[in-house]
Order: sequence, then C-alpha cells, then structure tokens
Amino acid sequence: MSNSPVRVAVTGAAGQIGYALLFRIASGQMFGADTPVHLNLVEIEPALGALEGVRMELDDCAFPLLQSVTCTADPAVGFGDCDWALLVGAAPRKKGMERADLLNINGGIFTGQGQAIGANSSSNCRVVVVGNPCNTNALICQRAGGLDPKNVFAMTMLDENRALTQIAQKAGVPVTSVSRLAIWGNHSPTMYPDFENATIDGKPLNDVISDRAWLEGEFLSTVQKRGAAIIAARGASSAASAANALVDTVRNLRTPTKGDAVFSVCCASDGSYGVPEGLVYSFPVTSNGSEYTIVSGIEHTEFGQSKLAITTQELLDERDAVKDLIPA
Ligand code: NAX
Repeated sequence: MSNSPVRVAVTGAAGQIGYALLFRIASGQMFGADTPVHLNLVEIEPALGALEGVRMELDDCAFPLLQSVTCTADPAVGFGDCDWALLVGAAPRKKGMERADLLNINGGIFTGQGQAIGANSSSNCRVVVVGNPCNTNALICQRAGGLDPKNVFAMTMLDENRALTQIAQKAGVPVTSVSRLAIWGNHSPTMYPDFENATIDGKPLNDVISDRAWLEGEFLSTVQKRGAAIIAARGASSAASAANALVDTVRNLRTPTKGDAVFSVCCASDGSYGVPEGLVYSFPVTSNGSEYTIVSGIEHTEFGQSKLAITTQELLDERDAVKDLIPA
C-alpha cells in the first residue's frame, strides 16, 4: 500500500550536491519505497537553465514514485506546501572573503528562505540546512521564519559517517560494529567527534582502540579536515557523500531509532550539557519517527569538555556576528 505523497523542496538543486541528491530522493531512498514524492527545485535565476537539464534527466529516469517536478527561482513557489525543506544552496566563500562576510551574505539568503518557509510551507515542515555555515544559517532561518525550533536542523551526519569509517578501519571491524559515535557542536573544524562515549561491538571504544595518541591526534584531525582533503584530492568539494549523509539524516529523523543507537544532527539546544539554549548545535539524538530527543546523561571527561567549550564558543561568536539578522 502506498503512503501519502511527500512534497520536498531542495535549494541549490542545480549544484553538485543537488545533482547527487535528487535522483536518490526520486528513487525512494530518502522517504521509502512506498512514498510518492513531489520535488520543488529552487535555484537562483542564472542557474535555471542548468536546472532544466536536471529536470530532463529526472524525467528520463521514469521514476515510479516521482509525481511532479517544479523548477523555480521564487521561494514562495518553491516552499509552497512543502513537508521538508532541504536547504543545500548557499553563497560560496570566495578568495579574500572573511568568515564574517560569508556569514552575512548567507544570513541574507537564509532570512529570506526562513520567511518564505514560514509563510508558504506546510505547518509542520521540517527544515535541514546543509549550506554553510550550516548551524548559524539554520538559526537565522528558524528565527526569521518564526519556525518551531524543533523542526529546524543542520547537518553533521557526513562528519559522523567520516568518523565511523576511520574508527572501523583502525579497529579492523565493519562500520556496523561502531555505535554511539556522535558529533558535537559546529559543522566546522572545531567539531568534536566524541570517541570517548562510542562503542565497538558493545565494548567501550577506548578498550578496543588503546592508541590514545591516534584518537586525540590523527583521528580527530582527519575527521575535522576531511572536507579540505577532499577538495585537495578531487578539485571539488564533497558532493556524493554529502548527499548520502542528507539521505541518512532525513531517514534517521523519520524512523524510530533502534536499540541503543544514536545519530548526530544539529538542533536547537535545550540547555543540555551547558550549551546555551537555542544555539543550533550538533548533539547525539534519537527519534521516535516524528520527534527527536537529545540523548541525556552522557558524561564527558576533562578532555571532552575542553573540546565542547571550543566549539560552543565558535558558535556563540558566529551568532554574535549575525546578531542583527536574528530577531529576539
Ligand atoms: P555548488 O556551488 O555546486 O551548488 C550550490 C548551488 O546553490 C548553486 O547551484 C547555486 O546557484 C545555488 N544557490 C546559491 N544561492 C541560492 C539561493 N539563494 N537559492 C537557491 N539556490 C541557491 O555547491 P555544493 O557543492 O552543492 O554545496 C552546497 C553547500 O553545501 C555549500 O554551502 C557547502 O559548503 C555545503 N556543504 C555542507 C556540508 C555539510 O556537511 N553540512 C558538506 C558538503 C558541503 O560542503
């Protein structure tokens, strides 16, 4: 039996992540093999020509679940009645641009998109921001649109997946053996992949991997700097793995979490772990299929606490840099 259709808006749909993402949504990998999808593809005016080519390719796949494709540069149309808004598009950082400039340019984009979502989307629309700086863009979007903070997320699943594979390879186990390896904080090089609370085949990770110097050194820096390493090797930033992580994020949020598993997503802090309330911060969470819960009771050593302090401070600085864009 078929479920009701889902309407999904994707911004930056003509970009490289968009190209890796749309075909996976249309084939049913994000919402399941029984859920028909409508795609609302949102781009800036100059990219509409390229977007038309993507639409042709979607047509040429004859996906049974794909009900319609709307291409537009008008956010009011793009976010109209959408159940999910996947905000992938963002202005890239150009040479000589300071981080504050990037924050402000993207702040303008995410203000407009937040307002358009608030005015046009379905009342329970869930928003996942990928475009960087994604945590602060998500905060701006949520405030500008008056959106329920519980419905607005930013993505750190790619960082979690990167960390999982590094740990699994070091321990010589399949990735499925590694659990509870959550990313904390900002999607930036200050993020903290918390290996101290992770498990391998149910045992504390620290009991299986005794090479503490590797964990604190090479492991952390590999995960934190993976984006830059991919640009250096490929000449372009991660796209297929980012799209894959977005598929994982939406599936994780829509599916009840099994057993003692957790997953990483940036969501509004409720004050847990001393993170100021409202800050969009990556935590380990679980889902019951419709709502998520920040996992409580995790203990951090002094080492872990020092890492959390750094990434929290960075997010506070980002919030401060865009304070004019955030209505109180
Ligand atoms: P591309 O430059 O290939 O594509 C971005 C697309 O967004 C372009 O087609 C552009 O026309 C469009 N765009 C710009 N402003 C827009 C607006 N106001 N409305 C609609 N569309 C707009 O970048 P891509 O490689 O696809 O990356 C997209 C974003 O993802 C970047 O900001 C990037 O930094 C970010 N990433 C975030 C990751 C995460 O884990 N959170 C990982 C991957 C990626 O680096």
